[in-house]
Amino acid sequence: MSGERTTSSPPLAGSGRDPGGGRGHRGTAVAVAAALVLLAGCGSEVPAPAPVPEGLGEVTVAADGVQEITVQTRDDYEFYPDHFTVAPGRVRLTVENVADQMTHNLEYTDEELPAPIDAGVPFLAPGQQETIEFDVTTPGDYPFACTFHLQLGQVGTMTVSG
Ligand SMILES: [Cu+2]
Repeated sequence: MSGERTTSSPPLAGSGRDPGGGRGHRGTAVAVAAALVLLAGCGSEVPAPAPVPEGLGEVTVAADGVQEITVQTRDDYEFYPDHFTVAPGRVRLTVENVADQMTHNLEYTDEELPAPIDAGVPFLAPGQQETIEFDVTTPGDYPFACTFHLQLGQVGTMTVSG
């Protein structure tokens, strides 16, 4: 810490009351510094994200010829991975919620799909997993989301290759 003034008003109050014309670059710098301090303070309490296990998110073909993929959810608002690619055909998707606290789901975002997908995982408590199967034929990007945490950006995309 060099002599930064961290006692100035918080960034929100500062930017809200900016007097007309007075574009304070100095004020911005202080606000950014304060934000960095806040972020650093936060970061020390959040555990580092667990590494993605080898093979997670890889699409493989099972003995019965069906493409298989596992996606994990955790105690955050991400899918691991949040993007995967399958070929046209049958897909066996496992969603594994390895979270300690949070519930998640995985639903395809109907109105944006190149073609309907009549499958989804409606609810996963911590520690639960569920496997669904469906067929895809139309190439394109198929967005999916956790509808509980859509507002927090828990979204992903399945691409069906051409
Ligand atoms: Cu979620």
